[in-house]
Amino acid sequence: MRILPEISRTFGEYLLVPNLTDETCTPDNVDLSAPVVRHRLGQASPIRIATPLTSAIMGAVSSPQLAIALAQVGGLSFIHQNQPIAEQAGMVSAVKKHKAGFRHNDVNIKPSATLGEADELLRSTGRDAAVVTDDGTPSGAFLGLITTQDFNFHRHHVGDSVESRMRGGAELVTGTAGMSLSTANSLLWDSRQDVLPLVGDDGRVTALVQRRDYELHKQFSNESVDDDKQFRVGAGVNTHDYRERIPALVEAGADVLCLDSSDGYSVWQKNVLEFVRTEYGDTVRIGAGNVVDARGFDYLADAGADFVKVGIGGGSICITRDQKGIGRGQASALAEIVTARDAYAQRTGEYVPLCSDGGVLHDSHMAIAFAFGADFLMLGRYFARFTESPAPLVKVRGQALKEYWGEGSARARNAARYGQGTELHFEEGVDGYVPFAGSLYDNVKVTLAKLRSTMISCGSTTLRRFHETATLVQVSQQTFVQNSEDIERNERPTVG
Ligand code: RVP
Repeated sequence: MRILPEISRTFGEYLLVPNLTDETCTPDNVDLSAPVVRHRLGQASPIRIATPLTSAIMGAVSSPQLAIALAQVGGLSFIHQNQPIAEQAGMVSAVKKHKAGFRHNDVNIKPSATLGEADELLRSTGRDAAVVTDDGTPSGAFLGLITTQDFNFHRHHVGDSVESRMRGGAELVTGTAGMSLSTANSLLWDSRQDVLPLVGDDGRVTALVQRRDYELHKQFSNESVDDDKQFRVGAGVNTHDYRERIPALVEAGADVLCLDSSDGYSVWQKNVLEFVRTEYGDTVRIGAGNVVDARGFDYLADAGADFVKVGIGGGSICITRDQKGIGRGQASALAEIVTARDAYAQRTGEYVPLCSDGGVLHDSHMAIAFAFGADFLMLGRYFARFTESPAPLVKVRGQALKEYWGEGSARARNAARYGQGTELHFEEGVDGYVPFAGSLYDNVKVTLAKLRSTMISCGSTTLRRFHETATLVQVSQQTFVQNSEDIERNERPTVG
């Protein structure tokens, strides 16, 4: 038995002390880009992301829709592996085949629905327009559009039908399925509409083009795309069916894979990494984890991991620490592994990026994670709250919430991640709710503004320099208790 000399500490136990802010420190100058995979020191990583945020390998978080939105704003999603191989590969290929600028038709309503129902739908999804189809589903026949501008409850009755206010037929300009984005954008601007539905020969909507996306595209000019300009997407794999799952994901076009395990310091992960190197050399990139100390990092880096994921027990829905007594505060784990990463780079000339996974409760925790030296972050709770996440939206006592459940919960039963590939004998995650927060685009924009602002206060314009020069201070026990009480008060509905 040995006891580590350091106390196990979390992000909330630290604050940043400002450094000198000079003339170069402006929001436009801040570069948040990060390497995702292993590379020679001094060379660029073959996969970099402009926004250092990735979405968790979880059924409640990473769907094709969220993956597309996140790639649009410069991040990266990892599609979860707790599903049949063909389904996961199908999700990966849906992202790769999605044409930039086009949106899925995912908010639909029937003509017989009431304006009250339309209002509720638009509010709950954070959208300005819903597509009206004969049966209210995305595969129904297209009839028109209903937007927030088409009704007003001072003039129209909540019980009036959608049909009475929707725009369709000659009133609405539509595009044809398969038309180019530039043609669709011209039509959109000429029509003065906010949304242009593209309709196929069978009368069904194949995609939407939105004025808002055009503006977004200018705002987020650093989309995560591959050499063919297709969106980048990652995928989780496990240590059980990897001989079948990995080839299917590679075939589907996954840009990067990641071993998905609550405890990655295992010979099983080494076996998968060796399999990938033998079969694909370094044409297939794969991260490994999760680990919480230098031994785990060195083991996986030596075995060929392209990045290493850090974090056990820190996830907002995670009860591993209670159930198994295993884990480590995220700040302490990162501090030790960042030193190991840099020593490994000096020793071997290879830089293996670190992904800090879980435990971000506030946007400020992201800045703390980067100050500690994380290269990029993986977030579950953060993304689960958005319109684009696959989790159902529900109303509890009038409050809009998104369901959010752990992969180790009875609901997900992710035996490949938590069991030894067999059935789960006990739960390691909870099944709860998070407050609905609206669109990913709006939220990521605000989060990145905060991060840039923190970096400016700390006199840095790159994440590397931010880490190298950051001054951190531990907060007192009293502040920590107070913070915890604030979280409890503000976010009571988050735990079910
Ligand atoms: P958070 O962002 O704090 O919600 O944490 C997300 C992370 O929590 C995931 O990326 C994963 O590492 C971990 N997780 C997922 N399911 C569970 C569980 O059921 N215990 N934990």
